[in-house]
Amino acid sequence: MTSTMARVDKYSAASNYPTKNKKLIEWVEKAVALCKPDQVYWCNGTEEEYDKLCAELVDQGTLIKLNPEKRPNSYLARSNQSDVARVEDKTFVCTEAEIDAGPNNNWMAPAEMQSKLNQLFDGCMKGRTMYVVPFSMGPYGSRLSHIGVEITDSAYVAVSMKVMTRMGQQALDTLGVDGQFVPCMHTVGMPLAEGQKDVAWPCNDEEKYIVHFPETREIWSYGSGYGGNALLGKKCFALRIASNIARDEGWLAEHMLILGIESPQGEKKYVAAAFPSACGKTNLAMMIPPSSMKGWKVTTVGDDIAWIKPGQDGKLYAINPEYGYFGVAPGTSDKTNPNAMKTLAKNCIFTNVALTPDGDVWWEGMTKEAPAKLIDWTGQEWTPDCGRDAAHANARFTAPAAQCPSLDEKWEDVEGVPISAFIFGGRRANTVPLVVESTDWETGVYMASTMGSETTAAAVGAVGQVRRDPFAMKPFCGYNMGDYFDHWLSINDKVTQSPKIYCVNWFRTNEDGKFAWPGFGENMRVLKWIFERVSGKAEAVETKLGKSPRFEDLDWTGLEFSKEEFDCVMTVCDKEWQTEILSHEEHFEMLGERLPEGLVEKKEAFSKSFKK
Ligand code: TSX
Ligand code: MN
Repeated sequence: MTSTMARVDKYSAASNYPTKNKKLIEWVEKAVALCKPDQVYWCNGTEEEYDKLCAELVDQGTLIKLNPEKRPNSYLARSNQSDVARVEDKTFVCTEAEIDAGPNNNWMAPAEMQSKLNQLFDGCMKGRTMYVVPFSMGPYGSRLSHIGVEITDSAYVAVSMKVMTRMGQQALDTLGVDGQFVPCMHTVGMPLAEGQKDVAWPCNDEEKYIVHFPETREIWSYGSGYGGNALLGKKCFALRIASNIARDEGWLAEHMLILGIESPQGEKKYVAAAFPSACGKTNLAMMIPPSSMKGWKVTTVGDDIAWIKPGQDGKLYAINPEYGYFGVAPGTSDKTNPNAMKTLAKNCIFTNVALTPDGDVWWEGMTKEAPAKLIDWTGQEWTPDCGRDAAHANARFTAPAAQCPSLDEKWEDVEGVPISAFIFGGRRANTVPLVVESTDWETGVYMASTMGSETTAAAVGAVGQVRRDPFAMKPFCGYNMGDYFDHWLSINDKVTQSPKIYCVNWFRTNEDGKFAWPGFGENMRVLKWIFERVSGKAEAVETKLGKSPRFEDLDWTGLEFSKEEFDCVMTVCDKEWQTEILSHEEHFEMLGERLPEGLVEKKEAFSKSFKK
């Protein structure tokens, strides 16, 4: 890298820094002294810098440049085979009191963890370049946005952060002399000895630590170069640390997609929706309504994270703090998500997908027939009959949000978009109906706090077991889940027009074990009902769970779906719910002493109603 790109020698004068922020300079100098990199490079976020870093990564063997005719300006990375997913058992929330981290987090005392990290990070960047990566979560100029700075010894992380966040000089300019930022320390944990050759995907096989200090708002990540372990703006900052900031300041940092629904009359409403993994969240965020529902449109604000604040007018306003999509590739196709496929046409970084002979990418589910020959995600030759997956099940794309055809016009609005409804979903073969509207805020919080999803083949553990994942936040809530429920209950007092709360389930099966609901674009029929409910135009009937549409309350134009089929996806069975409530009780017992009393009372009330 040339000197004009301001790669700063570690002994260079302070006047060379691209910032005058005192806290930042101090922090970087301390990090340099601890990690002992060969060089320090401050990222400016330009295209030239991105191209140069990618070219270096190609030279190193970390990235493979894809055929520019098939996939312009795009790359493939193959990770170490032991570094393919988030490491939940190595993820820590370090609060002074263990109870504040809660039963939903691994905990260690901050001083003890800090001393462990100081040992691990001592000299961890020897033989490497330290990249200082300034970024904004959320659009510049928004009161909802926050600045972070990631220090990393991975150029793959630096270029991925350019796609996933608003990265570069503007973040430093926004900080000014005394602006606040969240410091995010990251190392792959593989220093290079004098003359030691690097590997394509450096990481540490022995030790990995993903550590959050909510009380000092710091993140330290050791030993992994993958996804949420390494791109610290996303799960670590925008969810675990931001959920703490949000609780303290009276807003919400949620694991939610945000989408816009536009009626044929041009009326627009926004909803935010939380789903556990393997429910097709990105597919819903980018869904295309059936053409038979003339004039109904869906637009995308975000596919994964929402920061939501009460506004002056008593409504909740949401931004997507991210700048790109880091989505699961397998299963994504022109059938399941045509907008995603168009988003992936260029300027992407793919990780752990397969490589085609003509220099393009492929993954399971992309096409009906697999190509005759591929190089799989481990770099080996692959044929359809070889018995292995070509792409890793958790293979990812990293794509600029701006390339999404369904992108909402307000996706970068500094005010955010007003939220009319919250939707909570899960994958349930039975018990949970296609859609139900909660009677009030507290009941909605109860439903979200008990939401669950059945395990699929992609997850560990027995297939078909219900795993509770409250608000889809179990792995991402940076404090005690009981306190988090309490915070959600309190949000209703901070607004005058609180969104209605819905539960949905696209995954009910019939007596043949087949999916009883067509899903995908046909989910628009449910979204339309929700849209009309929050406009006060659609009807509903009381059920034991809440308010539900009758068959005639949904728009069936262009879809053959009988009353019998509708009953199959809507039935609320007392017997199933008696078992369900017992399972809620077990789940609540696990959450322990900080569980809000109001939710326990809701459970009692539901329990009684299903015994009648
Ligand atoms: O993403 C999904 N959505 C939401 C889309 C907007 N998926 C994929 C989930 C895996 C990540 C779904 N799968 C959905 C859904 O609504 N529904 C189903 C179940 C299903 C699968 C296939 C068919 C119907 C339902 N039909 C045929 O294959 C023909
Ligand atoms: Mn997610």
